[in-house]
Amino acid sequence: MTENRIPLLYSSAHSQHAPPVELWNGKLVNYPEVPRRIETIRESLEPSGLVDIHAYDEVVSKDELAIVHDRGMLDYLETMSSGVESFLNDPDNFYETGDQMGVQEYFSPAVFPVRPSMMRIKDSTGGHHGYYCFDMEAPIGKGTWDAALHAASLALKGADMLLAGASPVVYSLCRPPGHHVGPDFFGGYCYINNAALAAKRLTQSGRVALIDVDYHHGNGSQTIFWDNPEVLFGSLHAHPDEEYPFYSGYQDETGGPNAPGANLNYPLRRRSSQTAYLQAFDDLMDKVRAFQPEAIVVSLGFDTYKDDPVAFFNVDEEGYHHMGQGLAGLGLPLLLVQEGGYCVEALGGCAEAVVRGVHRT
Ligand code: Q9C
Ligand code: ZN
Repeated sequence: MTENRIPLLYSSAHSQHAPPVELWNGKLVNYPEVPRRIETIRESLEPSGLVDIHAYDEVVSKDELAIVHDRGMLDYLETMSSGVESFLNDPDNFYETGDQMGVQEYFSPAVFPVRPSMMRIKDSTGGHHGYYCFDMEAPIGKGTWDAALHAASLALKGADMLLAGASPVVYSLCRPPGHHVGPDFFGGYCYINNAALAAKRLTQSGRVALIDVDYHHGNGSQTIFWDNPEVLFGSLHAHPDEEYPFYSGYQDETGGPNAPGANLNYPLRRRSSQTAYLQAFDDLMDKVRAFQPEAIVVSLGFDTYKDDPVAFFNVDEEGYHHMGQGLAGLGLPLLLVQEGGYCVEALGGCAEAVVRGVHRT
């Protein structure tokens, strides 16, 4: 039944990035975006006979990232990551009360520019980190840049494999995730927008649909493609009145003047049923077909799972299987790009359900 195995692009480089904690609503909590997430998906898919694991460790250049990202942000990420140890050890950056929480090897900004009076442009490293980073959920450690660069490279490699006709479906096992990263802002466990890079590269072959099924709104991807008529951005996510990232994801955000209707948001209330979710998904599939794309990229988050610890939807393995079938039913080159999903023990089953659905049996 599985004569055509799906290439699963993987790199172990992600494990260099492992922030222990984050500050959320004033509480220090365990960081949910852990290396185990990727390893458990790989370990579950490996014996399934559904995928071929491609260990891939080449990295793209910053030029290739600059097709969707601002150079200043990329330079900031690289510089901050490589210099983080000296930053954290420099007494000029901390008060005499010191580091009371024990050894902390990751940096997060604590001051953000809000509204015009705080908008004076700062674009060099040091003292004003809130310029590029928009929240406290993307700590930077010494392995962060390399991990993010490898994740971006897996996504771009996946796009290249589709362009070359190497396989009709590719699954890029990216970590850290990417969909919260815009042209010049990052946050939400994300540093480089892997899926947006792939979608942008795939526009070489024509129109592309970027379908975002992570629980959180893909504010970065929306911003990147806002005024681009070549890319349909369609997203199902928790309603911004109730959920992170709070400031985007409403239904009336439909695209810029050059791309009217090319941005489709489906905000759903917390605790929506799986039936409601899949109805919205099927509706989005109809809209994708009407757009007549040449290729599909999926920002594949499993934080919609019924038992996810940081989210409140009710999708189960059957739902993911249905989504896989719906995506395959589009009959187009398909790139799956891993985004969120924090119920570690369920991730393998979620991924396998999607992959089984995608497989034309
Ligand atoms: N600490 C992605 O799923 N915040 N990003 C939850 C619990 C979620 C999620 C609060 C932040 C971003 C890729
Ligand atoms: Zn998410």
